[in-house]
Amino acid sequence: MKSEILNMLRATGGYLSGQQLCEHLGVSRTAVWKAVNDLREEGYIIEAVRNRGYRLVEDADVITQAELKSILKTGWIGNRLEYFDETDSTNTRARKFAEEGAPHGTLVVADSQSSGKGRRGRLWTSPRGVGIWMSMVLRPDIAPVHASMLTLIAGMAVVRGVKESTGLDAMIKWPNDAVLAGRKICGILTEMSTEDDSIRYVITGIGINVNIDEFPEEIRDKATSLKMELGKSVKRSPVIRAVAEAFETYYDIFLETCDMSRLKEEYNRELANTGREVLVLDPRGQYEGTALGIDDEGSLLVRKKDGTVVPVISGEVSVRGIYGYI
Ligand code: BT5
Repeated sequence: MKSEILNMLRATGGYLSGQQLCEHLGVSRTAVWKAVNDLREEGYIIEAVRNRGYRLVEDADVITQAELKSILKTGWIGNRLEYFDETDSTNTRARKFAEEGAPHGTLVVADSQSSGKGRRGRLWTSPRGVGIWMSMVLRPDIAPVHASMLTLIAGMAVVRGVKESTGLDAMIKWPNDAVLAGRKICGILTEMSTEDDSIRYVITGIGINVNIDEFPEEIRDKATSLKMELGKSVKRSPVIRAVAEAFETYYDIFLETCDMSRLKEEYNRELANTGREVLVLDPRGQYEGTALGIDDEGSLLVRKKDGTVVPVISGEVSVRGIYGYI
């Protein structure tokens, strides 16, 4: 009911009488009054004027189920929505829901994570109320070898979503970061469950630093937030909406070919690594080279010192900038 009230107030823009809300929702005036009060407690500024009704003055910066339900305009992402004030990790939750049969597009969102995960057991700092910590359950009908490209698609979706919702020009650090001013604003973690060489489900987790003012010592010089770059706070739900919409668009294009052939040109334009000296941390021996861009398979092409060009496959190796984080 809260999401419907929000929808109606947003659609009108002005006042809506308690009577109109009751009639539309088929509930009592007291029920409407109670729901409006709940929304106020969450931070929405809703004015109530005698004989005129309710008016939404300002949205709250919340990413609750009611808020996301009222704001998402996606085709399938968020068809099922799970929100937690706090959880261990949205990837872990999403995995659990997927094991229980959650459908393609299930979106799990948390206001804070107590053990947000990065790759290879690393930690992801996820403080309360200032970030987007979310994971999607995907059930693509593709071969498992292609699944790592979903991370690249999520990166493109973050870049476009951030641009549309804030105007900021983020770039991608291959394979799973988005950066602003050379610092990390977003990390992506894709996990997969397979059976007999087919995908049971993929979990794509996206963490975006939105209104974080200060980072822990260890990451202070390589992390940033949308607020730090923009100089003002950003409401999170419109960012989620824009990222989710962009993800659907890129996902459809990706599925046509199951590779990056139709997306790589745009991807390479947004790639922060291009033309930079990188150190490839290959377990079989590390080497330096120049990053050239991705190929159809989503591998990063690196020109070695001897002139040969090698495709670096994500998952196997890490790539570091020689002169800094990128
Ligand atoms: C990642 O790993 O960048 C993937 C992070 C994915 C986080 C999302 S949040 C929603 C979903 N649920 C989860 O539990 N995870 C996903 P990696 O490339 O391994 O980078 C991890 C490293 O980034 C850490 O070792 C730190 O150095 C740094 N780091 C940690 N928290 C950060 C933050 N908030 N912002 C920028 N850098 C951070």
